Amino acid sequence: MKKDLGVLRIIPCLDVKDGRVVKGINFVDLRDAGDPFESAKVYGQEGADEICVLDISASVEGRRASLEMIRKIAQNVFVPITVGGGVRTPEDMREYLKYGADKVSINTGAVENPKLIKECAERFGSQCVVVAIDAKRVDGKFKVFIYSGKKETDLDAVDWAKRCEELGCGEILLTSIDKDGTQEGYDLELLTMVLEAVSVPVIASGGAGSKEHFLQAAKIGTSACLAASVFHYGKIKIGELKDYLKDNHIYVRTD
Ligand code: 0VR
Repeated sequence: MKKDLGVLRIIPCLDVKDGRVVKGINFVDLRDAGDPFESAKVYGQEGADEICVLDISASVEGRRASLEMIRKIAQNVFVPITVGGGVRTPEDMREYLKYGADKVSINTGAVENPKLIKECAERFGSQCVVVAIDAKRVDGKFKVFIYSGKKETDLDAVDWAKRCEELGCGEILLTSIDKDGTQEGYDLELLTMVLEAVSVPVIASGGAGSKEHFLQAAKIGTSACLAASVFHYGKIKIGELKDYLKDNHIYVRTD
């Protein structure tokens, strides 16, 4: 079912590990992809609608993302920032918001304690509660993985997305582990199933490799397209992408 096509948001994602932007394929073979502060600033200047910063080692190492990193990025970026990594309590979210995050992404913490979504939505407002769902095909179904793709759960990704909506999340950041870093295109089957199941905005993530891939995701009703590889490796410029989308009758924000 195609949803109302509002203004599509383009969101570069900085996956951060040990203070550096990294990028891998299927969540492994991580390579250095630059400095988070410089990257965030440039993307903000180039027309990103939002920027996502994921501290991908926080949950695995049982810690919060660096508050100093959040503050420094927030000082130099003037579009909304979503920060994720290691969020386990409402206090974690409060700190990220205090240091400059506009929205906070919860992944492992929500699976292990679903009422965290409800508590954070009630305390801070649903609009800043993003639930990140990392999904992988297992025996023909989409299973939810946590701890940066390292731990399989018994959750079906579509069922979990519905539950997150019921618990009050503001939007869902849906990443295909199978497609991550491959530049083969978003997992349109996964996206379509979740888009049909929930009414909250869905952010497509994992696999973007060409302007066409963003168009495909827009046409099925995703509210935003997140990407890392194509932007970090300079394959696609945000301005050119938005011109292409506009030429293909997709509403985007342009200055
Ligand atoms: P691209 O396919 O390069 O556009 O990547 C988009 C998206 O999958 C990544 O920004 C990010 O969500 C991948 N996530 C994680 C991770 C990558 C490595 C290790 C852990 C994680 O925990 O999300």
